[in-house]
Amino acid sequence: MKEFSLYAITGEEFHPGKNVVDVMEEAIIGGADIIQLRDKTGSKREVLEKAQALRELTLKHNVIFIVNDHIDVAMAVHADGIHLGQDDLPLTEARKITGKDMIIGISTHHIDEAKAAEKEGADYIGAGPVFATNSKADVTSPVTTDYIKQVKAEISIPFVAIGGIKRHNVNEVLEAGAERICMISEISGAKDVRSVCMELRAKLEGGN
Ligand code: 3NM
Repeated sequence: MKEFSLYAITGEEFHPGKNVVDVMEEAIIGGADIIQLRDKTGSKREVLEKAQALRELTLKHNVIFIVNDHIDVAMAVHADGIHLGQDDLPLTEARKITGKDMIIGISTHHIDEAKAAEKEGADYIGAGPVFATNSKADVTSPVTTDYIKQVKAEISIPFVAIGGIKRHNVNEVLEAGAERICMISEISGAKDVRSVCMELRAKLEGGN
């Protein structure tokens, strides 16, 4: 898997009136190096159409493209990978469908889930929600930066910190040991998406 550190997930509810492809292109220009299409409400056809457009965009900019949940859509558009939650298809079943080359990411909220994902062959895991977030329905209460420290110490595959991460608290996450950060609202809800991503990338690179 190609290296990545600034992970932008789509959140169309945060940018009414703006097109998701335009918003993600600004994120990429600002420094996002992995994009995930996350659409919990659209029809399969709508998700497919967005995935096609985002696949084209991510190929143009040579960044990783992940589809949340919809394995069929991910395969149809030749996405780089899929991201699955704890209630989605289990990793071992998903792998039978995708084959070995597709990246599979798994959301985890507890070290037992992280260890299981690693053992079953996940390519990366999400670790969160670090802070409170309104972007995900039925998410567990914040795991705090303690979980980031625990994952850093006990898990060998790449992990991304997620959940309530903003410019003002990202340093706490980085200090806890995260090298990759993932956001919906801080990026998609920004007035100037490009400059927010540039700021986040500077923090990732140690510039504060
Ligand atoms: N997954 P925001 S938290 C999609 O903990 C998602 O697995 C989470 O959105 C997890 O950056 C989350 O706006 C929402 O808080 C992230």
